[in-house]
Amino acid sequence: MTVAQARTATAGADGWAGGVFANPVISGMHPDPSICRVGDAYYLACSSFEYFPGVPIFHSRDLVHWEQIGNALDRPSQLTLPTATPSSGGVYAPTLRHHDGHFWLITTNVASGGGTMIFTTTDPAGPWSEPVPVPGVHGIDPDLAWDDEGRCWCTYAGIEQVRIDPATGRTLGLPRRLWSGPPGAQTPEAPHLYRIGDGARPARVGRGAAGGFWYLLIAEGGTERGHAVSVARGPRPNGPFEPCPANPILTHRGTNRSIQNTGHADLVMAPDGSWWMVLLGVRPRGGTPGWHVLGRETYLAPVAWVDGWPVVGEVAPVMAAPPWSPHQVAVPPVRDDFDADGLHPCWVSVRSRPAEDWSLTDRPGWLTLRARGASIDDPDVTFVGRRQQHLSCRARTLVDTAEGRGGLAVRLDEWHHYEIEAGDGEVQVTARTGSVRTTVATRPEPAEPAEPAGRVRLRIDALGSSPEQWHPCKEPDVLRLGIEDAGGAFDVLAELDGRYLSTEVAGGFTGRVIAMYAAAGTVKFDWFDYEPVRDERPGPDGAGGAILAP
Ligand code: 6LW
Repeated sequence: MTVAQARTATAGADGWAGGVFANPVISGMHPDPSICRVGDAYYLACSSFEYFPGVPIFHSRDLVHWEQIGNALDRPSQLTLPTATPSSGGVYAPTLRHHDGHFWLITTNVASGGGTMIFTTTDPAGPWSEPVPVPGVHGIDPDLAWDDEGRCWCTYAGIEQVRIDPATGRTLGLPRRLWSGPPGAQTPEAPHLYRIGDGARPARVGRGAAGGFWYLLIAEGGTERGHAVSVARGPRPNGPFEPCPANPILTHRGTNRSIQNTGHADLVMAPDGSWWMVLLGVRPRGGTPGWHVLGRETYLAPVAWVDGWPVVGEVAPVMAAPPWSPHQVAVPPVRDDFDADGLHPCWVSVRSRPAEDWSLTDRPGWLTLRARGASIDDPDVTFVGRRQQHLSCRARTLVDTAEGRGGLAVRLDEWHHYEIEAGDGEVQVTARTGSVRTTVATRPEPAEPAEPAGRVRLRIDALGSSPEQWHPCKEPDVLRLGIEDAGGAFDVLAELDGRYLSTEVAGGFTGRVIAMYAAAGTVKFDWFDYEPVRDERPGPDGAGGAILAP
């Protein structure tokens, strides 16, 4: 079965169609996944960087199908990202846990005035509490674990650990350095600490006897191609820790796999006693060195236990389904008509979303944006976007520029973006790549517009390169920006190389976001469509993709 078939397969009453599922399980920029289970429900949180609202929260009943149910940090009192917050600054890797009837989320806002913070709730869909600062923890990737005496251990990148009172954020004692991977390991980070087994006796874990230990799972090797997951175990939460002889227990470094940079993982046990890992990975495409454009995505892999150590199964685009029935979630509709009372949690803005800059009620059924910054270069741009989640996709919007200028953009960061903008009777495509900003195409608004004057349909297609046409300099994808008529005919104003909107070119930790924005005055958007147009082509370790839509 291909990725396309796995992704679109609908399950019969008796289980998974074809017995497979498609990885990533949460596509697009959803890195640093942290997972917990309560009964038969799983919850997962990711990093969000300079975007607001922050820390998307997902729910699943089968580990494969995930639905975004909210964002933990969805109001300014929880998350303030000053204008000076650089791209890839802001909110880094969270840990999500359930303890004592509450959900606990700890994360770091690396922007000035931020720091380590804890949030709690009884409903992960929100609202989450106000932040409890933890000023004594000076490191990213904080983890929370509780021992049998109820003591809370906070372990963070380094790898360091300190006991804290999670209710007040007070540190209890001094931080201690723990096991940090093999000597010289690059950036030991992303620790998660677990008690597996009851301490006195090894637990039956999956098919192998394991447990009775505290396990310290970490990432090392950097979040790029050298990324890896390693593990150590010890008798107590603070060690001493004995490294697994098979470390790293997961890495794709030096392989020809289509999924790379695998690391930053978290573990969860299913109700049937099987164990699973969520982790981040990327899909570099094109020639060499390979460019990934969607950011770091969330993958799922099975875990077995052998001699008390976790052994991670393959991380591939098509995977054997878990041994339980699937629980499908509603597939998000292609079109957001802006008819709801609020914005869906998938919509993000850059740094902040002041109430006076946007409205769903000014013109009911439309999203109204009022310009603050004059372009996507501006850190304060009024911007409402969603992650690009497919290697090949199409985004369209109907914009009314009677009172301003605005458009449709693909953004990697302030320095790397392409956009098509309408206003003042003109449509213009602009490309910003590093310090070069170019107007690529300008033309008058269509003489016989499909819509009333001042209304233009803008469209951007991303078309992933196919591995069959490989060349060392081949781009990962091309982006076509243009205008659409009422019949759907696409008038392409510019076709641009996608590598300049990749993480390998721009740097940082994020991926692409496709957005509506206002550049001057007030701009209104009637609807926004997002759809995959061709499934991913997985490369050497998977079958070819299929056309999902023309
Ligand atoms: C995160 C670190 C990492 O804090 O990337 O891949 C950093 N790992 O653990 C930003 O996401």
